[in-house]
Amino acid sequence: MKPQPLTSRATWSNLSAHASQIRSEHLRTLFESDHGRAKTFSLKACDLFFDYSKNRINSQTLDLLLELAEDVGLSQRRDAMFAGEKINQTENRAVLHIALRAPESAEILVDGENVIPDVHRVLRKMEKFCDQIKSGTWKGYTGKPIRNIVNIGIGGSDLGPVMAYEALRHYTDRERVFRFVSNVDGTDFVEATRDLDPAETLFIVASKTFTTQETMTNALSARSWLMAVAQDEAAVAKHFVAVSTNAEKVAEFGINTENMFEFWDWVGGRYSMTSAIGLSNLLALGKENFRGMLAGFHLMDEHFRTAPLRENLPVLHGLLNVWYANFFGASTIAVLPYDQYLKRFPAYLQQLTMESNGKCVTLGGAQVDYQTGGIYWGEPGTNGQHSFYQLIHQGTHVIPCDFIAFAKSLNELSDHHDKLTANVFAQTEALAFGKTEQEVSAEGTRSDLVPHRVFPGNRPSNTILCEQLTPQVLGSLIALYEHSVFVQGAIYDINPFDQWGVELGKVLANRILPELVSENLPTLQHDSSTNQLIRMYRACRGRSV
Ligand code: G6Q
Repeated sequence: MKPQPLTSRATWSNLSAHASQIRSEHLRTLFESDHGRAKTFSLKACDLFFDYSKNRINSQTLDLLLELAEDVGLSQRRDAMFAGEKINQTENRAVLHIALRAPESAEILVDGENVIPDVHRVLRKMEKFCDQIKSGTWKGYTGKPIRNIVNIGIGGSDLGPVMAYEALRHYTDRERVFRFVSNVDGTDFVEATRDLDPAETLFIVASKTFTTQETMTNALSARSWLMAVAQDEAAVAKHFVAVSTNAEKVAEFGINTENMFEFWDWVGGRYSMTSAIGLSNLLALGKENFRGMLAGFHLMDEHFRTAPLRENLPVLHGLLNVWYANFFGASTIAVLPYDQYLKRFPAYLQQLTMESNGKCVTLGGAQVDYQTGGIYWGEPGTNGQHSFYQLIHQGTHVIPCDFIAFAKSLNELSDHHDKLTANVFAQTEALAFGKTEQEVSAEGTRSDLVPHRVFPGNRPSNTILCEQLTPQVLGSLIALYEHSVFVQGAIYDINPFDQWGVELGKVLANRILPELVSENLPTLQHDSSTNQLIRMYRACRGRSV
């Protein structure tokens, strides 16, 4: 039976009607009229304290959002994912990143087979490899131990590992150098390797398909870089390992499949950092910290799977995003971590959220008539305060914000951390309550300046406060967003696990490449703009036009 279209559901219209009432209420009044508000609208799960009281909601809003969630069958959809059903319908695949961090005693079946033993077999293989690198028993072609690790991958095979490496840098092995190469722009490879000794460098070629143009191009350049000094094909085995689902292509590249760490088609690229794609993280963090991160993911998975919807952090987080996107016209969400180590977290989230929910067609193939996945962006605090926060405070857009803060710094330095924290709390307060005309005038402000100095307030935010940034907390934080994305996708009745939109650009690039490099100018059959750009490029490169 076809599901009822979202916007014709009573639960949706109830929210619309409710939104038109609550839009006129100010957070000031909501807080004044309920002194227990902060307590009512906050929750602690998996060591993450989630204060969502500075949102434009009341208890009725929550009731209605949860009714919508029930109505679209959120719990059943979630259970289907955890049960290994092929919920990625357009690719006919199960979606089981949650299996990658499940304990060895768990049982999750795909096509009648329990996938957990395989997950742990690969994890142990990764750990054994890590021991060999750390102990120096794995040697480069000259007999030197490995000191530099370069991960070559892009998208889901890069963003998670690089984000986690930066986020957990405090815990990493400082004896070794870790670099990440993703862009097909040669500058990325050249800058990442310019100060490295090939004899001490290991490349991890991370690619689910092992056919991605950027990654294969970088991997071939890495091989030439090594060969230029090693001059012996046998060196490849000592300096390249692969992470992939495609053993055939790995072997074709010349990497011994014994040095391949596998994962499976039920792991989506952007959900793959807890698979062997995280090998560089394991090498950087060591076994205990890597397992700690997996444990954090698993804690949040279990919370999402078992907590009642009303007390379920990813559910509340996802529903709040829907609330603003669809009932307040908010098209972007700012993620603002007040921790320098999380500087790549917004970039990572951009792929997770936007590649997942940037869809305009329902699971049944109908065009949606509502806004889907929001635009995620952000920068670490306090830097953003001195640039784009102006627009969040006084601009015309509604931009819900996620502030992420930690009570203890990993680098206590005089009073830096107290100042950092004062800033994050101040921002959430200023956004919510603003500054009224009366308050501005009472400060003796010149009357013509008053309107410029008024802060309307009523700008929503969540605050996620944790004790300290640990591998476990990072795992839980990432899993929170993974599952929030799932919740939003379920409400929108779209498939968050495919990415057909990425394909067109890849196909067109492959078509244009020969037109750029061929000796003679081929007949160009693009539009006049693309033809012009191709000609100009060829001319600049000294090729015939
Ligand atoms: C992620 C996407 C995409 C993918 C890259 C790299 O969900 O599918 O970002 O991760 O295109 O793909 P490979 O790992 O196959 O090289």
